[in-house]
Amino acid sequence: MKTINFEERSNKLKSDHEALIKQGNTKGKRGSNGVYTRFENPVLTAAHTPLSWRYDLNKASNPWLMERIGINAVFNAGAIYFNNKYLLVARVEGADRKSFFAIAESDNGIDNFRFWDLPLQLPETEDPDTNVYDMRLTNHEDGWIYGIFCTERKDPAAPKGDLSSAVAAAGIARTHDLINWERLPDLKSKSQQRNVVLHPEFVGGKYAFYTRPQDGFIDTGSGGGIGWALVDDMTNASVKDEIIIDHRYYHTIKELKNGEGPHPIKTEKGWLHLAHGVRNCAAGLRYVLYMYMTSLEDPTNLIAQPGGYFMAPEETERIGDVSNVLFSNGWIADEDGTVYIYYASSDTRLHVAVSSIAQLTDYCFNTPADGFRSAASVKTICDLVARNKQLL
Ligand code: M1P
Repeated sequence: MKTINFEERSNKLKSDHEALIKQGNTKGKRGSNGVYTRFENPVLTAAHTPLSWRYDLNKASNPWLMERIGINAVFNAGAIYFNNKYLLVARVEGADRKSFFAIAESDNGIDNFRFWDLPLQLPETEDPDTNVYDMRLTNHEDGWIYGIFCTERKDPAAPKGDLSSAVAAAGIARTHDLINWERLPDLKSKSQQRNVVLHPEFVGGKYAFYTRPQDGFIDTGSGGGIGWALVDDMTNASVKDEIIIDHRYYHTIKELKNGEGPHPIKTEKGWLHLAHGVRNCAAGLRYVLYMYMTSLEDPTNLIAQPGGYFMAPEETERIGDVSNVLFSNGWIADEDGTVYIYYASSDTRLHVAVSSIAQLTDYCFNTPADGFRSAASVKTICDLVARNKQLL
């Protein structure tokens, strides 16, 4: 029987994998718009996952050294700076379509991300999750690190034969070391929820959640936008009064739906938010990132709403499993004000762009708001030209 040179193939797999992880990263060739700088190489891809997750490395049981477990994509990562490392809790999606979480770490936040040996072993509730994804990490002032994520299950009310209808809810887990996780009951809410995020501070003595009420699994319908709800007890979290703080509007980048990204960063000028907005077009849904700011005194009060998108898919970012998508649920602010924005493209891979709190707050306060009409957009350009003319 013809076989392969097992040792040769094994060495090649290992050296290629190591070379990928040790590959450096440089500022993107496309240059910067002055607000942020994209880095050239994705920080995580399916190929970054450990070989030991995918291959049976035993010659006796796998003489052709074939891949036994396929990984389809690595994207939408929560992020945290912990024990002097930049950590990403990535959404890893297997060839079987199931997503799970896995932690990768780097010393500098822009390259050499290496997965920990094992995926995160998330405890289940009495009602097991079919699929879990998009964890937002919050180092809360109560002393716990919380991971809030989407848990998806088949809709128990789906008619016979409907194998697609699902129900989305916010799962809650917490940890002190990112290794041992305690699972708490899912957030109770009268609507389905996705893109739920925990605010890092108590507000009026309560836990505060950014929510995204939705009519169905995909459709936000009457949901209105990014919501806000106060919760007394994290061990029995329940959304009672929910208000919408960031609304959707006709003919904007968030016309169809929107969702909070990572938890907002506290700055001297207010809470700095990153979110995604979705619109529909002939090519399907288009997901872009946008920003807004809320007041320190009242986090439900919007104080800056730059119009349009902050980042949109470019070049190869446009293509993937779900094309034309940028999505972010993780960023890290260094003490010197540098901000690492981890964003995924087209539900396939994860990138980093770098900016600073000073640049991002300037962007929020000085980018004209959406005027909701073509004529209003023209007027903002003409006003800028007039101000610039005085400088010539
Ligand atoms: O496929 C694009 C994104 O779709 C969902 O986001 P939203 O609920 O806002 O539509 C999520 O499944 C997300 O993971 C995914 O990237």
